[in-house]
Amino acid sequence: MEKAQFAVVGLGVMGQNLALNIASKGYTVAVYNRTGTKTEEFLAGPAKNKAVIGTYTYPELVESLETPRRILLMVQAGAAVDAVIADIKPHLEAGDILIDGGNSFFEETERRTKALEEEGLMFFGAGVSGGEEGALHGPSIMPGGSRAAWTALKEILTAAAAKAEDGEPCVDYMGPGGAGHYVKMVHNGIEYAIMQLIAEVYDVLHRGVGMGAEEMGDLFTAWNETELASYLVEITADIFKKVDPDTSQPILDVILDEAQQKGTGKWTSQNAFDLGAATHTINAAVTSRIISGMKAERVDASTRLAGPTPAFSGDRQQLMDAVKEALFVSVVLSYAQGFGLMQLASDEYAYELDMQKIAKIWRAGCIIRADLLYDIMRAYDQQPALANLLMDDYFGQAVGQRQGALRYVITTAIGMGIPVYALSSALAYFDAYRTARLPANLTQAQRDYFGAHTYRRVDQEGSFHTEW
Ligand code: NBP
Repeated sequence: MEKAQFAVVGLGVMGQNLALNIASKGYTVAVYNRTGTKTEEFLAGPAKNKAVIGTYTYPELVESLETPRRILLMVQAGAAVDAVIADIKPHLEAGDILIDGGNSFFEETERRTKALEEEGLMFFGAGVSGGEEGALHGPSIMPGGSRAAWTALKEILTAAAAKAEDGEPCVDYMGPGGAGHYVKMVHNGIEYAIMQLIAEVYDVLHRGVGMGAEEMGDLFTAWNETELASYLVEITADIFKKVDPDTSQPILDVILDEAQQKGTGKWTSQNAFDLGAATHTINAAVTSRIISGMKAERVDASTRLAGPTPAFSGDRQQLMDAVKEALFVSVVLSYAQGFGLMQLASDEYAYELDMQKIAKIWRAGCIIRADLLYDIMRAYDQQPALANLLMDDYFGQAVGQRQGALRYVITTAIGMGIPVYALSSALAYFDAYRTARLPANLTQAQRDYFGAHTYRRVDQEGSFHTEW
């Protein structure tokens, strides 16, 4: 029997669609799932008459593959990845490659890579973004691990990946060890930030200005033709326009306001704290999801704690125009924070991340794909060691010129009692970054006062303590 060139373990939405994607590119793909009936259903359904071979045991899966074997794991991050590795490992040979395509924490990828390489196997962490549709038609893939594994995988991953408008594939080698999963983690952190910014804009327009879903849908559709053009703005327009078939109301009105999370945003913030990176807006997005989850408490508090009533009485068009500018500025600031974090991580973990390459592979296929990424790519092309995206002339001016709109939207929202934590955190990041002297001198004085932690002076070298 003809051997398969590639295998997918885990036939959830991502695994099924990636298997179909790769099979459509002229490769034979062997598949395996823990629950065999899912494999049967896949073969009889979406994979029918496709170059997909079903297998029901790990020995059968391993036997069906060309060597060195290339096996993609598309299972939930965490214990499931370790369980699959433990089960499949006894059947593998030196040189075989296990690829973890899930949202694994990069430190776990480092650990698994080391452990498997010591046993002569290769382990490769490849972050995949694009959801169900991306997996099927072309995701953005962020691979990391050994160069040898990349060489063996490059052709297939390139065939499967999305292509940007210039035809460039949205996959490239990110770096050693957990570099691929690291970049995917930060991608998701930026994704959290942008989603929260959009949610706050929706709140201002809906509760504050009283705009209906249809009108907001039209507004977002129009915005998607501007510098805001991006996948998240595009799907938000669709969401606004969707009507619930049961109640004939906008579907948004019947969706419970509790945002869930799987952890990638939180990991980004935690890692930013570890490395000392300022990721204000990503942190605000994580915290905003947390407070959204406190639904029962919020409902109770809403009957006890009064505040301003959201009701905008100013110039509606002026606010709508400002909101658009404010969203653009704060999205730029979120990218600046994410890229700033990756710059620190690149040194800390010796990943040698190439910011231009990252912007390049995020241009299509992934959830944060946006026209803006072409400009980010250009910025890092011109200055590969750019300390901060804001120090690029275009981005510095883009934010500088629109900051008034962001300030106006934030103060208006605050006046109406609408929480805009992500929008205001983006502005605070900008204002802090452009301030030569922050009030941290006082913080240092306090630390020295209560803990004799000492401080440095602006006019003399050395470490000082005051008898307060
Ligand atoms: P699902 O949860 O839908 O599917 C996971 C599959 O793994 C199931 O079919 C399950 O089999 C199988 N599995 C195997 Br094989 N061994 C397992 C074990 N020991 N424990 C648990 N499950 C096992 O996942 P998904 O949504 O396709 O996502 C897969 C990975 O891709 C995750 O890491 C996710 O974070 C990441 N990701 C998802 C998206 C997305 O949009 N969904 C996007 C980007 C990345 P079973 O049938 O027996 O339960």
